[in-house]
Amino acid sequence: MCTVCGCAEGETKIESGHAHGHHHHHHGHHDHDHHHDHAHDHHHDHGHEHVGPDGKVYRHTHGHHHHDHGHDHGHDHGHDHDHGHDHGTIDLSRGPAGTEVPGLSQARLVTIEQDILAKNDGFAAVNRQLFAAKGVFVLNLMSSPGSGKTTLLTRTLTDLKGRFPMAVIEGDQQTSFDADRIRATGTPAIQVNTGKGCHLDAQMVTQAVGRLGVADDSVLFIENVGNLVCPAGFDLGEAHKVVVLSVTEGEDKPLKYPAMFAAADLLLVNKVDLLPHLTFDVARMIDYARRLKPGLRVIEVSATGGQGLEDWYAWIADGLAKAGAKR
Ligand SMILES: Nc1nc2c(ncn2[C@@H]2O[C@H](COP(=O)(O)OP(=O)(O)OP(=O)(O)O)[C@@H](O)[C@H]2O)c(=O)[nH]1
Ligand SMILES: [Mg+2]
Repeated sequence: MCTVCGCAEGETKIESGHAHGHHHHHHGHHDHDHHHDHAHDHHHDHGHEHVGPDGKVYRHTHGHHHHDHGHDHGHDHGHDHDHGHDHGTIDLSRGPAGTEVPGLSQARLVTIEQDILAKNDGFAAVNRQLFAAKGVFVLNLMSSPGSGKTTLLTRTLTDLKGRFPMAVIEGDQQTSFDADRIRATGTPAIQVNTGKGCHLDAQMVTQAVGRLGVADDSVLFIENVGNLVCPAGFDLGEAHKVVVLSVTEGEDKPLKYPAMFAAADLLLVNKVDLLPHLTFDVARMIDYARRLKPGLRVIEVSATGGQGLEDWYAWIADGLAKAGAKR
């Protein structure tokens, strides 16, 4: 999770006006107080102990956290390997927090992440209850920028028009270009601008759904912010996370961004129309992805050329039928 980059600090703006004409003059400032509470309090760590990767017991005292991080090169000569530092690699992923921040203990980082995720999970549960009650099938589409999420959605919305109601929540840091592209298909859409935020969170979805409304027995597509990292950590209350990887991105991506592929229930391999021009090894990429998520469902598609789309549509229709049956 992105406790390091500070992206959770909000400048979120959710569109008003376009979708249903409700003008809320105070929107956008809803979460200015909730992410700031935890990060600056160093005083809970008195006397806390934990066992380092080298088996030593470290005792934290007020503000002296140098020993937690394993990258104090001045003192650690001779046992670099204990801390995951080989020559030329700094590995921040080994401690319990999966990251390191100078001045913050591993325990503190874990607490910060737990606080943010607990709050997120509360809203995700609310969303999930609403979606279940109304039989809404919700898909959270995630990928790096430019993999083709919006292109795939506009094509999908056009091809499936009239089969069942659909709506879209668009997440981007800035602009409403993507929501405009979606609305051009005649589908209701609302743009969430996350400002500095690099992912959607569940509360943004709660607010967006409040503004947009969702029909019974419909499909709600959520296009997450283009980013192969942070969106994976946030439950939005969706039925499935869908990761899109296009064939121009390199087959090593699942291993480099494992959290995303471990979290996904479906992998859409997009832009297969370009394969004749590339060296991309589809089978190898799928093998990597299934190391992270055994049995991961994969559909190869081209949003522009149309290959594989019938399988994608069948997967959606099947999921919607199951969401309706549970209601
Ligand atoms: N050749 C080819 N190009 C595609 C395909 N799908 C999308 N593209 C192109 O890829 C570019 C990016 O597509 P978008 O749909 O905007 O990508 P995105 O994932 O929504 O991007 P962000 O919202 O910025 O994260 C556009 O130029 C599309 O025309 C495809 O299947 N084949
Ligand atoms: Mg897009």
